[in-house]
Amino acid sequence: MKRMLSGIKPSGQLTLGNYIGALRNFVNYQDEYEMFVFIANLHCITVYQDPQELRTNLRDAATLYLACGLDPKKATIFLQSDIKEHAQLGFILACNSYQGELNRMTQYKEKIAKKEKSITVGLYTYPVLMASDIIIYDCDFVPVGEDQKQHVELARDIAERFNNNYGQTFNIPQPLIPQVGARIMDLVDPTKKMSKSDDNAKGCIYLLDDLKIARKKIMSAVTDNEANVHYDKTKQPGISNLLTIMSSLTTEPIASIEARYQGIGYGTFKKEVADVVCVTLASIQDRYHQIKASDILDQVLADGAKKVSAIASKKLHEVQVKIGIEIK
Ligand code: ATP
Ligand code: LTN
Repeated sequence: MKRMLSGIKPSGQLTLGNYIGALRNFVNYQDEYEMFVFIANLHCITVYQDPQELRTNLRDAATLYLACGLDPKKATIFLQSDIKEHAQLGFILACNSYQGELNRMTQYKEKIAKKEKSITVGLYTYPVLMASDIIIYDCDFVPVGEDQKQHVELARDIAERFNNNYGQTFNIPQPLIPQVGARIMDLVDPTKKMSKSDDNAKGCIYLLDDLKIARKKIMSAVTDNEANVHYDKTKQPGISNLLTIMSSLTTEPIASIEARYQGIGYGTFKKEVADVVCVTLASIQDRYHQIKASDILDQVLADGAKKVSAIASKKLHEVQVKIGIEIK
């Protein structure tokens, strides 16, 4: 069985973008692959997090993993910081990565371009920690949304370089990007990605949003004056985003939705999108409340950590021997 791994940062409440671009694909893949899914809690502290809120977001994210359908009997679910080897290998990989490579990372460049203050060193080097998360398990595939593709490519480059310098050590992973829904856009500004850490909550559907609020957000989503339900990301980014959301949640092809809405107004279209989104949220939220009440989470995370820690420590040891820092 090929191995697959991915993670989500609990830097806020999980969004519909996280679900469509990442989480539900993990669920779909768990039967076919050996699936490792973790909560990237180290990654989220690259930007300051209120400790109290972070703890809540962490538990909610892990509970949502299960509520969205990850089955601990099939997938291994764990907390990144429980496996200390990620950070240790991360440092070793940092010594095998170049400043020029990190300077080219789009997410970092965007923050610099926006003249954001207080960019931490952690934020700058986080793609190296992400490489460590991935290659420490020799995984074959990494399912992620479009925005993370560049980071997986960096992981490949670092792994190849290490193999060339020290002999075959790491498997070279491949990113897996969904065909539809790899980049769900903000509902208020459909030219930017829907993001859980965005200040404007109106543009973002959270998986735990009250259904009435979620419906309102969809009904007020920014559209255009074309009066035509048509997919055109440049001219009609808002409508195209709603078409993508609907198509990814129902599997109805975009062309077929467009055909059904010929000559019908945006209001009716938005109402159907809101219905589809609310049905998805309602079933996730139902399971979320059941899991929260059941108290199984700690055991799931402990089992997951136990399973992967053996793999991670073996790989780290192999690396340390290869680079010569072990005395034995
Ligand atoms: P933040 O806003 O804090 O940067 P985020 O919401 O972008 O976070 P991440 O934790 O960075 O979420 O991403 C987790 C996974 O969800 C990644 O695979 C990412 O590509 C995917 N993802 C995030 N946002 C979207 C989106 N809007 N559309 C599709 N996939 C997304
Ligand atoms: N960097 C990712 C989360 C993440 C991840 C990973 C995804 C951390 N480590 C390893 C896939 C594989 C993010 O910010 N979305």
